[in-house]
Amino acid sequence: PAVCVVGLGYIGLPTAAVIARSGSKVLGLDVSQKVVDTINRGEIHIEEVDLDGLVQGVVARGLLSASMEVAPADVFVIAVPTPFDKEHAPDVSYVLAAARTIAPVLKNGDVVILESTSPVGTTEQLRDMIAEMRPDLKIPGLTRETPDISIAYCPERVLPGRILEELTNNDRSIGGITPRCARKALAFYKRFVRGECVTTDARSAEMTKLVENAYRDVNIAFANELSIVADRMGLDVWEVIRLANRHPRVNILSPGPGVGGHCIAVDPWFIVHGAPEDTPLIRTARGVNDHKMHHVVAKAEALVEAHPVAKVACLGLAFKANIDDFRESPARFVASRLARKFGERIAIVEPYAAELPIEFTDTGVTQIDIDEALEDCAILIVLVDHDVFRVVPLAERADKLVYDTRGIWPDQPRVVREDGATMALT
Ligand code: SAJ
Repeated sequence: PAVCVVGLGYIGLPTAAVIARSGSKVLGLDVSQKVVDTINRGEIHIEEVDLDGLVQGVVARGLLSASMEVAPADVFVIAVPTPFDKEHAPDVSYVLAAARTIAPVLKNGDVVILESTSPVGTTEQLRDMIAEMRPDLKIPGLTRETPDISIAYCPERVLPGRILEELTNNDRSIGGITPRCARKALAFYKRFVRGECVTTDARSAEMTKLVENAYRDVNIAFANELSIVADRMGLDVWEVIRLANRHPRVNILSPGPGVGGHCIAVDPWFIVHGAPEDTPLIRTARGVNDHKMHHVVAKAEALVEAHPVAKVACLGLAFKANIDDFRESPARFVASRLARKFGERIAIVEPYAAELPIEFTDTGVTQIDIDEALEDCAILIVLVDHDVFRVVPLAERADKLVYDTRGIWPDQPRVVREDGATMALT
């Protein structure tokens, strides 16, 4: 089938490329002329493992092209952002705008699939928008006769850094507006997904996606709460979690400086917003994870103040390990707070950043590499568990004062306590 992917971001572009690789002709739509031009040159505007080669290949073979103008297709895949506003209310306007864009070219037999993380009921809103714009079409769920088009919700669930692998290997839940819609969408995904594809209704699929990320957020909140408790008790939280996870039915995730990115820290709010009275746990977990950032700032500040001449290296700015994505990053938040307070005493090591983000301008902070940090800085604050940091052997950091928010160096002899003092753990 001819496929049109609406939105060429972190999900849309890899999805378009993978579909194109399976042999379908894909048109990618984006609102940015720059993005469209970049892709049509066979280049990419985002970083993701192996994506550059794949896009270059499918563009060269004429299987993928990008445009700002919609064209008729057989399958439409919508992968646009669904942000939230200041009150944590989800904003589905990009989804509805995508529906308005494709509605004029829809024809009998077409399949429309929404992949964007969305509050429950969004796929029905999308359906209603199409129905409003195309009164000539028989719309699923709104007609007793065989509908002209099919509409389904199928959330992406790929992990940044492993997108291409997970796009093909993960199981998918496919929620149809009607069972027939689900079957039509299933036939499409079967073409390029190796994982199992399970069909359900659209609302259940929408909720499933939100639940997956809320589950992870709650589990990380539990770990973050434990880290603060263990710290106060003088215990090594990593050791405690490692041991607890040896129980066959316990699987606690890792504490860190907070939860970042644009999914885990966002999606739980969609559930809370839909049922504010009934979600004390999910809401509290969000609060615990946000609080952890402030806790880390306070602890790092106490440490830096307690050693007035020492140079300090913050290791990492990314929102998680081994990626160059700095959006909603707790590491970046902590480092920028320290930068503002201590200026040139702070240096930043971030191998995934060509230069420091804008908020570090005029703070006096410098960007150095890990070797310089190990040579020049007496205090190391680990904010991201990049592999390049993890592999530093004990011999090169044994004399450092380390605040390791990610637990990458379990053999570190001296770590920082709650009050900024140091203690031996080994
Ligand atoms: N984090 C911890 N401790 C952990 C795991 C993660 O502090 O044990 C932190 C990370 O450092 C990061 C944040 O949580 O700041 C989120 O990272 P992540 O790796 O958990 O997730 P994302 O945001 O990269 O991707 C998630 C994935 N969801 C789940 O694993 C349930 C991915 O599969 C989804 O497709 C993606 O959200 C999405 O787009 O929704």
